[in-house]
Amino acid sequence: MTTAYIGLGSNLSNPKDQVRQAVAHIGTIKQSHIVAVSSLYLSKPMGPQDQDDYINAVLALETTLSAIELLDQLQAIENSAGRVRKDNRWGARILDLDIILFGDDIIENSRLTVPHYGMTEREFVLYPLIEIAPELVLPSGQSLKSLLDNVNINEMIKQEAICF
Ligand code: 5RU
Ligand code: CA
Ligand code: CA
Repeated sequence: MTTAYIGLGSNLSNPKDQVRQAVAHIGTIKQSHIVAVSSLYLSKPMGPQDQDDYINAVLALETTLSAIELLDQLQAIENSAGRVRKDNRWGARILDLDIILFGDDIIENSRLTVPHYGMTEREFVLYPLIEIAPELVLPSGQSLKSLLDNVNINEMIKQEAICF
């Protein structure tokens, strides 16, 4: 049994509904149970800034799937939300589901890099994550609290809770 942390993001087609619906879909993944869901957060776009603000959240999932099996399930949910892979790298998207952490596993292959390479500097990952896992320590030994000391909130605004 592994505890995976999944990052959720959307900035198209009613982002709050997209993220809420994605949580409901993740709740139906086989061999897996949601154990915590952060609030929704309204965040400024990082990377290309000519796009709308994002809604982000993070959830904790207990699973007996492998990381790749979980990735397959998450990508199927992204596709069912109507995500289309265009050539606008880091552009607006209807739903983005990332495996942020998969237990203490370190994974590097053509489909998956875990821990997620950007997590240590992204406020829209770290603040939702500390809400549901305040004592979390990364496989590197770094505590979440120490990472947050170096990350600005960047005008992010906490919104409502998500029911699960
Ligand atoms: C470069 C820097 C590229 C940071 C990316 C999201 C990045 C985003 C998201 C917000 C991207 C990857 N901004 N920018 N939320 N994804 N607020 O989920 F994150 S593109
Ligand atoms: Ca992402
Ligand atoms: Ca992604």
